[in-house]
Amino acid sequence: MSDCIFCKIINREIPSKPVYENDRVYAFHDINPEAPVHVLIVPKEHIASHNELTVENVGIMKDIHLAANEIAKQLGVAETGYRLINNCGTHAGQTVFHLHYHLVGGKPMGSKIL
Ligand code: IU
Repeated sequence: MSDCIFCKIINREIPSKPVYENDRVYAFHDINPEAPVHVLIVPKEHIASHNELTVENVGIMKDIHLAANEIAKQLGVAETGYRLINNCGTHAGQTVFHLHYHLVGGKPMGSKIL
């Protein structure tokens, strides 16, 4: 989508720090990290949010989760643990409307969800 910032990042129109890439998924360091490890995993296909997942496009979730496993190993948090977070919509704090998962780790985060 032409006015989507994550589409521009995927297309290298805006720079980012890459972590992982394949035909369907791109992952890069969050520009404003909230943990020692904070990576965004995004589908190359523009999907605005979790609400827009359908029977036709949900296969991308397999790619996102397998990418997360690879990234966690690569960045050394697979054993210590990490969170995979998707913010869907305004109440959840979604600010960029291109589906993405935050992979955050590198410090203890406790057991509370919120
Ligand atoms: P959210 O789930 O939509 O709230 O998360 C958007 C994230 O995208 C947030 O953590 C930003 O720091 C991050 N981000 C980025 O890494 N690069 C950018 O150019 C922009 C946002 I805009």
